[in-house]
Amino acid sequence: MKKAIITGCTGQDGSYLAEFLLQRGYEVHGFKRRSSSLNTERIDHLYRDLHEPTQFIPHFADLGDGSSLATLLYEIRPDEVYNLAAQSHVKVSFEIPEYTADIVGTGTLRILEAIRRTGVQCRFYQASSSEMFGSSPPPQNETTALHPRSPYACSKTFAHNITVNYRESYGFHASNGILFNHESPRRGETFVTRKITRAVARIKHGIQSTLYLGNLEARRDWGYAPDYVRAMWLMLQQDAPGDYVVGTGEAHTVREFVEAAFSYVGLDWKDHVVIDPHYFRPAEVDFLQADATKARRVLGWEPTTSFRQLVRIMVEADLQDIGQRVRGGFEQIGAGAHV
Ligand code: NAP
Ligand code: G4F
Repeated sequence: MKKAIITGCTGQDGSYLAEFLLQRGYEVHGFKRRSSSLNTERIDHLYRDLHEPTQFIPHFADLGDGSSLATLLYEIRPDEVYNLAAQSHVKVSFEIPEYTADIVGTGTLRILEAIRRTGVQCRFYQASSSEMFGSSPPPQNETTALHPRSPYACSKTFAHNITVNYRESYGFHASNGILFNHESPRRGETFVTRKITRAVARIKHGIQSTLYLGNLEARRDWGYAPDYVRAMWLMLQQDAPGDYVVGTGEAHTVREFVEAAFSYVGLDWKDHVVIDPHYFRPAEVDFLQADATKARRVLGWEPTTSFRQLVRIMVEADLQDIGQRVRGGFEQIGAGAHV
């Protein structure tokens, strides 16, 4: 049985990847950070009582804590390590840049060093990001110049480069997945797609009237998250490591996402959306659109879900979720309008 470590297993991608690997018979060791309130909602369905046989084994581990990462690595001796943990919010990274650099940048180095010093033979996946392309014009591929525009993107650029460096210096089987935006009903509520679909559901259920947003003109290449965890796994199944751009090749503005989500439930977005400069960023990434030719050719990877299907999946999930919460008396009028 193959063993995998997933850092950031409580996040959107970590939860889908854990499901994907469990379905393929892996023993999955999920690293989660300690928090004062529960942070396991996305993976609760994978838990079994630890006194019973289980293939999903959670561990406390923080990317700020190199010695515990090394200890766990040594004890588990995984075949594959997927580094997904991050302070992953671009706008927040302008507010907590040092922490972002420590977890996203140095945190990646801590894991690579843990692998090197323990001598554990494993393959390594780094969650790189299309944000690293920043102001480089689209379409972006593996040869496009990196011009990061936020502390988050600068930190991901360091993590990306240090992964390449460990591959070249020490012969690691280490690969960067340069993933473009990918979304799902499990997307964090403060990223723009989920913020929109959640607000649409709340407005439809009569508990919110206004949605405050920032820049509607930014263009993103939005795909469906379960497709992207498959690409991560495919990278580690190749004989040779490498770096791969992963995205649909289709870009849409935030405005188009808003229009599609509101019109899906028969609402006119102009009656509800208000622009609030609070959500503007000190520097914006205007246009991301993937050229994923290499991933298609080498990995055989293809996205399965169109932009319209993605919007529908997310709106329907939020309509159902908010509906249940309203009926149960858990969803408050006004709450969540300002995420
Ligand atoms: P996410 O939902 O924000 O998940 C991030 C995960 O990292 C969570 O499990 C989080 O724990 C954990 N984490 C945060 N700080 C940590 C720390 N100090 N120590 C240990 N764990 C920590 O992000 P995602 O959308 O799944 O993305 C997964 C990875 O891909 C991230 O590295 C992200 O930057 C990158 N990425 C994402 C996209 C995308 O469009 N989704 C695109 C390109 C790259 P909590 O649950 O406790 O917060
Ligand atoms: O949904 P977003 O916050 O995602 P962003 O900044 O593109 O970053 C995401 O994708 C990256 C991959 O390219 C990941 F690496 C990263 O971890 C994260 O998952 O914002 C998308 C766009 C931006 O241009 C932003 O300015 O939406 C615009 N936007 C407009 N109003 C807003 C809002 N974004 C947020 N979060 N909230 C708003 O109210």
